[in-house]
Amino acid sequence: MFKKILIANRGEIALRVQRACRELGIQTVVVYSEADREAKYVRLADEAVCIGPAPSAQSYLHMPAIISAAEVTDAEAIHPGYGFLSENADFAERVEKSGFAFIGPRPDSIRLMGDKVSAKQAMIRSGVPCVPGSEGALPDDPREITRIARSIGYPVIIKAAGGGGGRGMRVVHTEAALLNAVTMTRSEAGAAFGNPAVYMEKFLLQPRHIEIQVLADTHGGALWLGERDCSMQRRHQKILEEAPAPGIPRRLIERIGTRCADACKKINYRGAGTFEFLYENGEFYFIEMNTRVQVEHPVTELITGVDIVVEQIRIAAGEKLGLRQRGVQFNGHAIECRINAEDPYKFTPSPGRISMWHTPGGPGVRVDSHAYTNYFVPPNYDSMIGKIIVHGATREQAIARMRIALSEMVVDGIQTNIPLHRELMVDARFTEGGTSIHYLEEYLAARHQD
Ligand code: MV4
Repeated sequence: MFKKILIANRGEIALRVQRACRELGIQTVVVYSEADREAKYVRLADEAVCIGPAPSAQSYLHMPAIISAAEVTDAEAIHPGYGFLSENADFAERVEKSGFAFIGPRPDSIRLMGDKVSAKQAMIRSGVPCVPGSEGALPDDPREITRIARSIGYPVIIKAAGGGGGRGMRVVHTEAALLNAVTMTRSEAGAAFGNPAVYMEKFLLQPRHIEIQVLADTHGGALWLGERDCSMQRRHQKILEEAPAPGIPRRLIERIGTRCADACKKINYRGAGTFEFLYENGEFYFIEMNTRVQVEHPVTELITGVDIVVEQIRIAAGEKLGLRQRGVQFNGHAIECRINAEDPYKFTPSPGRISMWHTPGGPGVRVDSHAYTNYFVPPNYDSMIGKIIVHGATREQAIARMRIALSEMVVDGIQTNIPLHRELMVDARFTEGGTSIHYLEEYLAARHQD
């Protein structure tokens, strides 16, 4: 096992990774920007290295500074967390070429999944069902493009190969709008991702966003840890996630989960990963794979008892997975509410000093956050400042516990989205379960009218 790990991230995930390291008896190094100098989680680490000024491009995204910090502190491995450099194949490669272990997939796997066209082709080859669409990138010939769209049937969606997470896509409802949409998406993709390649899929109208968590070791072991329902999102930002996904038959989940674990073996995947699916009319359709630990990983941890970050570290150290598929048991229900420093109605960021931070507790309540009373939320980064995750024997109990947790939570000095979460926990459509990816935006549009 490693003796020392460098954590190339900030905020709650930097603290979360530190806790996993502690549990494994591993020393921690955190890197921080000038904006995070005073943060308590920085002081909790065994060592801390300032890597630059507040802007991410000069700190958390600055590869040479991070690799130098690992060199001067004698760290053996680098955990990238989520966001920042976590899915940057060049970074993973530079980390490994500099003699450190990258706590994540092989650079080739990150690259394969970073290109959404090659990711989809790999999944088709591995037996994972995908959204019907173009075989690979769209050709240049307009007649060919028109023919492909006709064979798929309208509406279709044009997506950038270099995009993902909702960036670089366009819905097309009619043949008249098709070629212009392809041209526009291509040119935006070229500018934004340095890759003008686009592909086409059938546009699903009311899907749910269901994802499968996987873990794979370097000895050919791979397993799936159930699903998460991440349909509750606004502008491609998830705000709450839960597991299991309400109302989806277990045999369907088991079938798709097994396919994902098998695909990991076929592509020689390493580490934690997430297969993202759209789910509509009883069918799963792969859209993308995330090659990092995700914000919502605690939901899976609470229903399986598996510590995903500990497993990531063990896998990177060359150990075998600590359990087999039949040892994975799903218990009860978990829900996560992301706490964002933002206006709960307008969603504008609300950085600043937290004058009072009081977190909930009690049975089945977990709070993952680096915040505290007097913590200053810097304006330079993502607005998420923590997560409340609850577990209950049933979905009803988990919702009840989340309502109580949200009622106990106090954050003064800045605005947060806690009022929105309180509303959602008593919303009839949420409590019923199984809403589509469009529900939250519909809910918010209706809320504005009254
Ligand atoms: C889709 C889709 C409907 N049909 N693909 C958006 C994020 C990116 N990961 C893929 N996205 C979508 N792809 C087809 N063929 C609808 C979305 C989509 C979406 C997906 C997941 C979660 C939220 C979403 C919000 C709007 C659109």
